Amino acid sequence: MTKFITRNKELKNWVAKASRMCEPDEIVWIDGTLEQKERLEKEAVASGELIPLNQNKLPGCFLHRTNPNDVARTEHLTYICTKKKHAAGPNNNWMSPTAAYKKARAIFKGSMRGRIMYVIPFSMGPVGSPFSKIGVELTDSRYVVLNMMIMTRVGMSVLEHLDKEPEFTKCLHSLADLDINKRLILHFPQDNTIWSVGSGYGGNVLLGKKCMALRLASYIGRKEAWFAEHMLIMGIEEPNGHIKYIGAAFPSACGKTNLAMLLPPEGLKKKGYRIWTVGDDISWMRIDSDGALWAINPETGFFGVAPGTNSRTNPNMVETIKKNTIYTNVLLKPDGTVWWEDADGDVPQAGIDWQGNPWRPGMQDKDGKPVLAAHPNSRFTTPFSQCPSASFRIEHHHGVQISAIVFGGRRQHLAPLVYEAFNWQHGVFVGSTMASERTAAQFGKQGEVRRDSMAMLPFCGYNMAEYFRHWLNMGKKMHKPPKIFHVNWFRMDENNKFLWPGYRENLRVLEWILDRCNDKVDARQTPIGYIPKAFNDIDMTGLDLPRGNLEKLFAIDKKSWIGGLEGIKKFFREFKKDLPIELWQEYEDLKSRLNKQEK
Ligand code: GTP
Ligand code: SPV
Ligand code: MN
Repeated sequence: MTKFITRNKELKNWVAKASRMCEPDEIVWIDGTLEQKERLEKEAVASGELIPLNQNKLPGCFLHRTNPNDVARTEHLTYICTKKKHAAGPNNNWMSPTAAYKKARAIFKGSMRGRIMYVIPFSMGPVGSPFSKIGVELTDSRYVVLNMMIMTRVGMSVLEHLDKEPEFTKCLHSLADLDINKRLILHFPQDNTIWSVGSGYGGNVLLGKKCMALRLASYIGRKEAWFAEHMLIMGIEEPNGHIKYIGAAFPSACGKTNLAMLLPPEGLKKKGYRIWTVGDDISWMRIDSDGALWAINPETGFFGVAPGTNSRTNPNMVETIKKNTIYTNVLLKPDGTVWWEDADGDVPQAGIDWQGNPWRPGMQDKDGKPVLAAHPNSRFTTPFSQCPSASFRIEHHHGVQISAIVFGGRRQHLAPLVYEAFNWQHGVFVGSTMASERTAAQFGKQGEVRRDSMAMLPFCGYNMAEYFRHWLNMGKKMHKPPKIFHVNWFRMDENNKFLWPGYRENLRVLEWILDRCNDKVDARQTPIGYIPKAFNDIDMTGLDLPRGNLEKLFAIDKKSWIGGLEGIKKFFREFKKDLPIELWQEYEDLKSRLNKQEK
């Protein structure tokens, strides 16, 4: 049936077995060549999967619309399938492998009839790096193939590697009939296998991303003593020319992509800062022989949120997505270009919205709500190499050394603009108790505050009590562990207006963080951690912040923090005896610090 040869026996057998189950008309191996990519694009246009955009204005760009019931990751249909439920932990949905395979097999059976099954060999991380892991995704979606070609290293070099080192993650995907009632995203960490069926959207189907590089990798990372984290990686070139790298974990749609490629604000640019983007979503980190923490970004592209992206908020991204980009669920303008809420330029007077319907500004649905041009979780898939701030270290097999770890969430109240943990153990507590308001990146009620430890709650492939233990252990193994910080760009005033302008201005906060890492500035101790000693420790040159905003941004409302302790206790109790005792200690210490100050 297929002429393509791999010497990897396991791969051959597995492809044959999957094809017996899914019954595709044909099998096509992805070799990663430009020629094949262009053929796939033509076929995808012919089948209606892709709409070609204006090739003069947006060369190599296409638009894709997903099924309206399939616009974000579906966490309630996502499972960790380990033999014992306990291994998945209270943070995950669980199914036994036997039950899961059986349930999914019934949906996969014959699901590729009349379609082609593509075999995508891919590497997460530079091929051959000690960090890297190989996967093979079988899919009946050309959109998935074309996205994977942007997001990962795909093709022949990976197949050649598989001849030498036979191990790979088996990733099986079928659109089936895109029925949300027959949608399952299943992870089998003990089999190094992922099965995804019934969806065609992002993190549900680009299996190298959340499924492999986070859920399976976190499981492997714990065994092999490394980290797989939902973190951006950025280099901050200091005025003296040194580049310091930080890793930052924010939940989905909380600003990782934007931070990772920010342009310094005028006031700070004069000092000589420059940003180097290493990654915007996933970080794999290992302790090297020097006892420091080193990180790579296993991906080669961005799958970024479209709404809000414009020349003011993210000029580097605006530049990046001008060519070779796949847009998903945005507005199509009459001139064959695209638009989304808060994009550059005037609001178009007409277009085709993300659902394929005619759209005009001011339109309302039957409930009187505005009809959006683009879905709030609409995205673009675009090559990393096109980003003006792309780091020259991206292909470096050893990655970059991490000086600080930053946690953050979307909190209207409570969390100050920035604070520093007292030490690694306290930092793990800060990360474990992180919470954020739900965004459009997940199916479900938006705005609701939920606990999202280290921004990994939806992505940790095992029991999070063990995950916290792993973090504590890693801290002990490091010669000089990175300092840990918490930031909140999203605090609001009494009129629900952001107190902090965010975006490029966030560099002002990062500067303080680096100064702390370099022992250049003192701090004030508060019950929750260290904050700037004086407001002018944060350089505000060129930023005209309304009076009183900084006071509000750094206000620590002890009553509310004490009120929040209950929620932490409830969360920790879910892990029963498995929760590391150190985290209970930190909880008690925080409680007593807060109460002491009350007197
Ligand atoms: P995922 O790709 O889902 O993991 O998201 P992300 O964490 O990379 O988030 P992203 O940078 O795409 O930002 C998500 C949304 O938050 C966008 O609509 C941004 O415009 C907005 N945003 C990003 N940074 C800031 C900020 O500093 N302040 C404010 N107010 N909004 C921001
Ligand atoms: C996220 O939701 O954190 C994303 C988008 O990065 S997705 O790839 O769909 O998971
Ligand atoms: Mn993400």
